[in-house]
Amino acid sequence: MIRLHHVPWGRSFRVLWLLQEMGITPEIERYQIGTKKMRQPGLMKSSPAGRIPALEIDGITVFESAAILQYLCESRPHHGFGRAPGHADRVTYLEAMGFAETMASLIEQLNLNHLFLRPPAKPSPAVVKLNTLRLADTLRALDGMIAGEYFLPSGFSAADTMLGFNLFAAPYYVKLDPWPNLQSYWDRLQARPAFQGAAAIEGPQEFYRKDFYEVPSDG
Ligand SMILES: N[C@@H](CCC(=O)N[C@@H](CS)C(=O)NCC(=O)O)C(=O)O
Repeated sequence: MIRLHHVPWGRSFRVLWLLQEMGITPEIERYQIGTKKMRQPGLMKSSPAGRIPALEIDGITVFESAAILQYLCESRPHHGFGRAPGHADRVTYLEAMGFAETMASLIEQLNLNHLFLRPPAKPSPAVVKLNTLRLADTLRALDGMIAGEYFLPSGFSAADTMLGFNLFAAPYYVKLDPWPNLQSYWDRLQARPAFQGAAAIEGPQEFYRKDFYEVPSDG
């Protein structure tokens, strides 16, 4: 049994996508951000801070998306999606796995401000502006790091699923127009059959209610 604790179009998409790349369709336990189910024993025993993703697999449970992807790559090396110590792309691969969360944490702050705060709580225009600028900085940096067809010179890897999920979410806050290289990388990722398989399992995204969220004018 392989069971994924999952929020549709959340960071657990990374895991669903890599599993699809490996030809594996997990059982899915679905959650919604902000609901009590995320703080109940079912998830808390798999992921102690009540975050998704967590993956039950091979008789163990793993949480943190980067750790799960790395575990999948190491336990199923024949797919060639990891980069082992000694590989020429190893350091760049490790950087990407961490950098993806630098970017995702900015997206998370923007999601919180734009989507999840409820009155009387109010989004902070200054925080939104700062995080939008910082997100744009990470996108500019990523644009400069893409080696060719995929992030690493040696081809598709778990780093692409880590980073690729961000490229689903980031354009709601920062348009990719200044970076055609980044846009075409994202187009190539979305064209992969496994990405499309994962997207079909997800169904339409219900996270964002607008195509684009502007920085408030008083930010
Ligand atoms: N670094 C963690 C972050 C996990 C995380 O924060 N996931 C979000 C959804 S994308 C979550 O579970 N949020 C629920 C909450 O904050 O209560 C990872 O990559 O797995």
